[in-house]
Amino acid sequence: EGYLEDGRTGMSPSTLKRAFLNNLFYVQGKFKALATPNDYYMALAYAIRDRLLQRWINTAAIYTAQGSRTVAYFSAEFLMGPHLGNNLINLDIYKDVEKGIAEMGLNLGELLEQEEEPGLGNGGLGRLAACYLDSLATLEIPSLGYGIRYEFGIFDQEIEDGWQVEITDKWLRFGNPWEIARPEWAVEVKLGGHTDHYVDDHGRYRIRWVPDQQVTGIPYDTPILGCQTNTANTLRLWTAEAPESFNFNAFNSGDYLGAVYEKVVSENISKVLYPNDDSSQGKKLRLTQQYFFVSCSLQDMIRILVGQELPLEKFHEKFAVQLNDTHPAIAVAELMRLLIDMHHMSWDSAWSITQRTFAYTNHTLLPEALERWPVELFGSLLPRHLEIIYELNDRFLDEVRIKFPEDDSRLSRMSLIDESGERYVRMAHLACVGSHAINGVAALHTELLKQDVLYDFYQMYPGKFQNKTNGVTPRRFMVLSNPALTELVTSKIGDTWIKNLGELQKLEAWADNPEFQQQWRQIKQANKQELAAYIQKHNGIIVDPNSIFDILAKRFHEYKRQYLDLLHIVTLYNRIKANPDIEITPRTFIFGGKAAPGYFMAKLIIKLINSVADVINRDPDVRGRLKVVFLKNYNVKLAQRIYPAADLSEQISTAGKEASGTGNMKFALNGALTIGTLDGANVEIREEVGAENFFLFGLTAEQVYAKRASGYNPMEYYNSNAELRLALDRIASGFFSHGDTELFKPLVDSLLHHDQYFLLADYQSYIDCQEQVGLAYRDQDRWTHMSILNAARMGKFSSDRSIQDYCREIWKVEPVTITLEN
Ligand code: DL6
Repeated sequence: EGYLEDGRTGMSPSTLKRAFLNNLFYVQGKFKALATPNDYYMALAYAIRDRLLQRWINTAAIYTAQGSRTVAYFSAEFLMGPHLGNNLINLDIYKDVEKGIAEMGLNLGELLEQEEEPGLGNGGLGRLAACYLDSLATLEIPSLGYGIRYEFGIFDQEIEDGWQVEITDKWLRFGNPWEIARPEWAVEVKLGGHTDHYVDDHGRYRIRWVPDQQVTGIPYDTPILGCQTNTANTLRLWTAEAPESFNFNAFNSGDYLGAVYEKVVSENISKVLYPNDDSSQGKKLRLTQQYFFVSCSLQDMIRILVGQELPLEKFHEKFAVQLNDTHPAIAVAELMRLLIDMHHMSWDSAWSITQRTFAYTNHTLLPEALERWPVELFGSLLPRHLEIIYELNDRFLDEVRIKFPEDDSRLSRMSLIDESGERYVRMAHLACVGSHAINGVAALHTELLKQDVLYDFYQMYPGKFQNKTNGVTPRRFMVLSNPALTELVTSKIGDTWIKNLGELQKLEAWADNPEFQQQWRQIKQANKQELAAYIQKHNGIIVDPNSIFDILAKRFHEYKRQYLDLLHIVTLYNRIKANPDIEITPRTFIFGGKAAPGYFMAKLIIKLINSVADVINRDPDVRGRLKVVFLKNYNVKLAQRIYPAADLSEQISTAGKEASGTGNMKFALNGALTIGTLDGANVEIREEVGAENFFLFGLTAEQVYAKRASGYNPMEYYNSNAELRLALDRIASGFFSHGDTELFKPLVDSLLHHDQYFLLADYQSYIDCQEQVGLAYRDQDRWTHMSILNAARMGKFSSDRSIQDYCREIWKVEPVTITLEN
């Protein structure tokens, strides 16, 4: 009675409202008549941030006092998605805030829309890192995410005349209320120059690195709150700045422009995210970015260790570092350098600590994605690291020789340096040698790593290899993005599934309950209506929410086979043209995804989709039975709209190419059925949901290998399949390109003459399977039954399960409970 809650920590609706209005006034400097939607968003964001800070500071204090063992997740990408909505969910105040905001005549959904998402990632790998941070905090595991604070994240995609156009992503334009700069923890990073071998005052042989450039790394921290817990961990991203003093010579000698130039060069390091998914280009700036964030992070960790009065010898006891692909693999050489050169540890002690610190996750089987750096480029930027890698390599190859005597070809295959032509440093090999654990991201992927890409390393170190199937966070991808389904599920089985996804299995009891089925369908229908409204607003296309929403949303890549989906669309269209009264289950084909700016074929596929859409959507013969939509600028925000509205999830990569996929999990969790190949995590999804609830087609990875080995000839498929021929001929004829027969020629030719990803081999199987999908959809009770079972059986694919596996089997780390004392 009469007690006034603290304005910055109180969680009652009236206190939150007061905090919101205070911020509008004191932070944004606005009153209601002048406030913009962005002012309202900011006012709310700061009110929520205050609540996070209390938890964050308590978390940091407890970790510091206890010296807790900590996971450091090293990743060049964190595709976080907007923070505000997710924080409201994890604080468990979403509904209260929604109500309070409505009482002020505002709409929470509109405020959430204001947030520019931090698009600091390309796709699966970066989004996985974000899901893992959510789960680490939810499971109360002390952890830090370390990465780069790119000034420009993944480009914004516009579509002009059907073509992708890239626009700079200025996500920091209106400020970022979720981050706090920590200039007091800045670190210096050296680059370039040479090494100097000398004897110190005690007569000891030493090596020092004499750089010709130096940059400062400034950490920016974002709190990562767990769900319904007080744990708030940290995402620490580094910005590069020019050190004040480094080029004072130039400055003092009057070379003002020279000194400013240095500043620009330094700041370029964290300027922009490389927009390539699954390919590596060997650019010096990219290596600089990788080294920069890794060096900053390891130095920061040493600072933390020393601050807790722990000796350096305990580095690997204090920290478990996960390398998210090879992008941070230079950390192996950098930790060695720091321990040996800077802290004078012996090689053997440093190596033992290094190997016990790192673990490596591989995310790709594509050869073009395996990072390697020309030795010359590498040595010009990191001369000392190159020396360390040579020394590591000598010792490593001795080990190989002992285990596999007289096997020179094995030595050259395994060497950290590729010497088959121009010499390269092989980052995956460095990661394998420097880590105590190596994992793939789905069962099939891990098997293929062992059999193929990392075969020699598996023979050398079988005990290092483990599988850790990916997972996704149900907080963002269900509770936040599909509130109606969340409520329905919770009304039947309670809400503990949110932190224990296995409990969704209890829904199986409802799978054939007519009333429940009805509610399930109504929710899907309402979600489809919302997406339809979005499509009408953004594409000007009217789509039918009663049609099958058949969705393919992911990065554009030939191996992901968006083009195969398109061949199905053109085939259906051709059937209608041949027989306008043919019975066809109405479908809306929805695509989303970005292509790497330099990836010609992927961009041409986007153009083809838009060209086919233009023709089909306007053709009166189609009578609205088919619609094709390309949603521009696929990102986390848009993904959150798409998954809840999907009936059919397209997971159609060539078997053996998609390491795991995680979109496949998010679609199924939201009740979409999957049409897919036996690739990546599809295999395990099918195992979980049951073969009868999954539309399987296509060659297996083994069959693909066999076909390739026996000389695959796509032309045979073209010649022997009339519908396939017609589809390709239509595209080639200029039918979809105003008579231009040149435009799509590269696409048609690539299939007829190479077809690296076996589209033609899988075409008929895909078409037949799609036929089954159309039939199944006509029986709505059966479809709903399958949809419910898909969601009910997604327990395994929670990122909480993945993280628990990592904690137990790789990191050996335990939860720490955070309490909030007043
Ligand atoms: O493990 C996350 C994600 C997988 O689900 C995808 O299958 C895989 O393509 C993706 N890999 C990348 C590129 N990686 N590299 N290098 O994003 O990882």
